[in-house]
Amino acid sequence: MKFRRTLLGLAAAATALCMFSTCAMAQAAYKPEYKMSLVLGPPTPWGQAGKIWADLVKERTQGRINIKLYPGVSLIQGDQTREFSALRQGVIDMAVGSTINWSPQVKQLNLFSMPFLMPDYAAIDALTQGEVGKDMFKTLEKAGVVPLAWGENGYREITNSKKPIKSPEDMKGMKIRVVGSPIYSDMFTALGANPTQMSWADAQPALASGAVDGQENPLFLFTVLKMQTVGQKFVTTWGYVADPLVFVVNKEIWASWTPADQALVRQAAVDAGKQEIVIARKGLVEADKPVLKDIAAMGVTVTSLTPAEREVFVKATRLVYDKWKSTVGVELVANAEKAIAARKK
Ligand code: X2X
Repeated sequence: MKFRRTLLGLAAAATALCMFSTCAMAQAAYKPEYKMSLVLGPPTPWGQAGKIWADLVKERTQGRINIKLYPGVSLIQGDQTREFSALRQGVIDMAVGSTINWSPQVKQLNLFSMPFLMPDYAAIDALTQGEVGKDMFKTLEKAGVVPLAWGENGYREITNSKKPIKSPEDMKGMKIRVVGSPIYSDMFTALGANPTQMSWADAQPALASGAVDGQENPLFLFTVLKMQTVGQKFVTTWGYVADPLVFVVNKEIWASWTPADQALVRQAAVDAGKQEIVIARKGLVEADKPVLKDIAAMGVTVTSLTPAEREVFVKATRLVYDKWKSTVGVELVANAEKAIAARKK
């Protein structure tokens, strides 16, 4: 009895110590392995972002923090629009996620999906690397995760199996797979297409079977998956939206690490993000755009819009832009527009 009381007393004292100082016992409770969620795995740039981050963390923490990659959002059975909730709940320890997939829970993230907001890469950088990016991180923190760095999925170009798209007229009635975020349904409806929301896991068989005519995603995904082999014979580069990626950690997991390890994980995310953005843009930022040549060489018709042709798409989606302004936040959109207008080209 006395022995038991002593033990209880010891436990209480340890708890009290933990509350007032850095707790050695809590620190010892590092998990043997942390689960990182990704939609796309290596060899895509997105997958590389996760791999580079995990490798840097392992090396710099001398193996104290071990991360396993779960591409295909497999921790939540491929349901990518649930990723943010799962992160908050601790089903997922950390992630490199797309602003699109988290926008159902964090409305402000729809900013990056507003049609034709970001005309070039300098515009993306003006947002993510500037005040808007800092603001967005505060929003994400309030929403319950710890944001650390930006990466990039990229400009989402439209592909289909039917014909070259040069105007909204060409998209009439086309069945296009869109991500599970309502602004995309609004945009494709405004363009006269027939959008169907589905996860990326469901999109691939839908493209292969011809259940849908087209899809929109960064071009590296087209080449990695050889989309021409599932009938995608037409690509139009219209640069209507680009989705940045965000490196985040679950709050409790973050709190369980020492400040020194937190700093290492944060810096590793920043370094991995920088490296990955270069990978994501490779072949698309050079004057002759080698990625487009590679795709054309696979027997695909690549259509690049003239400024006048592009303008028709801008006009056709303007009402969607205006409608979503209030959801995203009028002030946030105005700040983004200002930052883009002031960008260095
Ligand atoms: O589902 C998509 O299209 C993808 C892979 O780009 C995202 O996760 C946003």
